[in-house]
Amino acid sequence: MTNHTIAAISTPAGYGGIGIIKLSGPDAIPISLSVFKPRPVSTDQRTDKGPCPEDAFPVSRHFYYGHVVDDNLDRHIDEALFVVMRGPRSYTGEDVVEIQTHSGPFVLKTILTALIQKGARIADPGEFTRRAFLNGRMDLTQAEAVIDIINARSARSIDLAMSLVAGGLKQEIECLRDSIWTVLSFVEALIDFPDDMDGESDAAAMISSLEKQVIPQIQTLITRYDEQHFLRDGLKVVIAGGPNVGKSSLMNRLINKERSIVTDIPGTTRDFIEESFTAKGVSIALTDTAGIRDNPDSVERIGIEKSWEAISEADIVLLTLDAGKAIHVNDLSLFERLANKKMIIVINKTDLPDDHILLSLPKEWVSIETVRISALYNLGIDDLKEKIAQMSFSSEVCSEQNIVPNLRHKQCLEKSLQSIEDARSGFLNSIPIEMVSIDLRSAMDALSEITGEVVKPDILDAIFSRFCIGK
Ligand SMILES: Nc1nc2c(ncn2[C@@H]2O[C@H](COP(=O)(O)OP(=O)(O)OP(=O)(O)O)[C@@H](O)[C@H]2O)c(=O)[nH]1
Ligand SMILES: [Mg+2]
Repeated sequence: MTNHTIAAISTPAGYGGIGIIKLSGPDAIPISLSVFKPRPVSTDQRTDKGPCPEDAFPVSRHFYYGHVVDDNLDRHIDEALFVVMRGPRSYTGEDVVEIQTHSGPFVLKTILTALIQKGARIADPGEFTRRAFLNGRMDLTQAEAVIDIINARSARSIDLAMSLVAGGLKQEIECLRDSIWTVLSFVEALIDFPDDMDGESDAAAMISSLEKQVIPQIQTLITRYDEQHFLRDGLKVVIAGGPNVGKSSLMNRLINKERSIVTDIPGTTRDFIEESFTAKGVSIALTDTAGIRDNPDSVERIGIEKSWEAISEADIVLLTLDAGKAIHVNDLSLFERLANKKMIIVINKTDLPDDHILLSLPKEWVSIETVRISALYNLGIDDLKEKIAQMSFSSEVCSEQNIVPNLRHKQCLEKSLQSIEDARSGFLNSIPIEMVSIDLRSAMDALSEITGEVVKPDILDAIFSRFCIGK
C-alpha cells in the first residue's frame, strides 16, 4: 500500500480563500513538480547562499511561488504556493507535498486530475494519518486524537485530544506494560528455573505488584472514560416526561431554534429528535422524546420505545413536568426507572397561575436538583444550562488530569483488567504457572491493541474510515 503516491484535496469542499492539495509517497515530489512551474528567481532576489542546487530542489519546508500548469506547461491553471516536506521527518514519514491554490471546486479538481494522470492515486479517507501510524510517526491513540481535534466542538474536547496527541495515554499504557512485563519475566523464570525460585514468596510479590502498579491504574483509566468521555463525545442529555408538558418547546429553547414541532395536541412528538448545542463550554447532544403515556396508538408506541432507548443511553435526563397539573402515575414510574441516572427535574409552564405540581411532588423528589422554567416565555433556561454543565463536572475523577480514553481504549482496558484479575486469582489458587503466563500475555496484548502494536487490519479500517479524505 505504501508504494503508491497518494493525493487528495485536504481542504473542505466549497469556495474559499485557499485550497490545499496534498500528496504523499515516493513520487510525491516528481509528480507534483510535473504540474508546477516555479517563478524564475532573478539574480537580485537570490540569497547569499546562491541558487538551490538541482538535486536539493525543492528544499524541504520552503515555500515556492509559481503556477500550476497544464500538460503542455504553457497554460496557467492557477497561482500556487508549493511546499515539500521530505520524509522521514514529515506527517506521514514519506515525502509530502502541499500545493496551495485558490479554493474553488473546479480549480482543485482540475489540479487533482492532473496529478492522478501523472501517476498519483486518490487517497482513501484517513490514509495520510494511517501511513503516519504505519510508518511509526504516531501511535494509534495519537492517530485517533487527530480525528478528535477535527470533530472537537468545545475548548475542553480540544484539550482532551491534544493530551492524546502529546502521547499522554501512550505513556500511561507503556508504564502499565512495563509493570506487567516485570511480573511476566518472574513467571517465565519460575517456569524455566523452578528450583531457583521461592514459589510462594515470589507469588506474593507478584500479586502485590499487580495490585499496586497495574489494577488501580487500569481502573482509574476506565473510570475516567465513564466520567469524562462526554468532554470528547458530547454529553447526552434527554428530555423525557409525559405528553404535552412542553418537552419540544424546551428543546427549541435550549438549542435556540424551532427544530421540534410544538402543538397543544398530546402525542405530537413520535420519533426522537437530536440536536447539538454548547452550554458553558460543554458540547451537548440533546434528544427530545415522545411523551410517555398509557394506551398510545401503534406509531406512538414505537416512539415511546425509542424514548426508553434514548433514556437508557443518557448521561443526564431532564424529567419535565407541567406546573399546571398534578403529578401523574407515569411520572412516578419514570422517576423510578431513572433511579441510577443523573437527573434534573424541570418544572415547565411556571407562567401558569395555578402551580398544582408543587403540592403533589413526592417527598423523596425534594433532594433532586430542580429548575423552574417557562419554555413559552424563555424563563429559567440559562439557569437550566448552568445546572446541566455543573452536573456534568460534579463527578470528574481528577479535573487536572486530561488523559481520557475513548470507547475502544476502554474496551481494551477492560479486557486487560479481566486477564490481570485472572492472573491474580491464578497466583492465589496456585493454578499451573503456565496458565498465569498466558493471562499476563493477553493482558499485555489488550494494552498493545490500544497503542496499535498489536492490532487487526479490520480495526484499523474502522478507525481510519471515520476520517475525512485528505487527512
Ligand atoms: N403556558 C405555557 N405553555 C407552554 C409552555 N411550554 C409549552 N407550552 C405549550 O404546551 C403545549 C405542548 O407543548 P410541546 O412542546 O409540544 O409539548 P411536548 O411535551 O413536546 O408534547 P408531546 O410531543 O405531545 O409529548 C403547546 O401548546 C405549547 O405551546 C410554557 O412554558 N407555558
Ligand atoms: Mg413534543
